[in-house]
Amino acid sequence: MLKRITLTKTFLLALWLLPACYVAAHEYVKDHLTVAQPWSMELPPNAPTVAAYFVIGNQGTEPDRLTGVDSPVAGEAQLHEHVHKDGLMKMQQVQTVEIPPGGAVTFAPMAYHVMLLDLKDRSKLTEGQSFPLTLHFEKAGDLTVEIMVHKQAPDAAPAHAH
Ligand SMILES: [Cu+2]
Repeated sequence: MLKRITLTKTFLLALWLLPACYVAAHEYVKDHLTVAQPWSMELPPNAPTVAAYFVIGNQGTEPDRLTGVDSPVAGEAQLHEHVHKDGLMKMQQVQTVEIPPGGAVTFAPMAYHVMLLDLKDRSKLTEGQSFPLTLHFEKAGDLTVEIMVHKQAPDAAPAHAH
């Protein structure tokens, strides 16, 4: 009888902990904004730049705007987009990215991404490691997320190297 109660308690505790851990590891919230599944792809140790990806959601009724990012692992961090130009895919810097109300903007390979330059701490840029990235929003303010480093895109999205 005693054993059975203990098992039930353990099971309930596990159920209760599971969703909390999942949210803490994969989604960050600030005001009406969410930043989900922040990740970066492991690159060769001599790669001059590293990209970071995530999905920003806006559950509010007004647009917000990502105005910049920074990270202690990089001397400079830029917002980039991919564009078709003269039949080629190119990336170029953008100053801000609007997050529409009731919508989401996906930062992913071949789309918007964060480009980290002048890399300072490469020990954090390998599989299984993570590094902080602070996102600056016009209305919601600053939100720091932990970028997880993977060898492949977590959702098997098409990948490309810079
Ligand atoms: Cu780029």
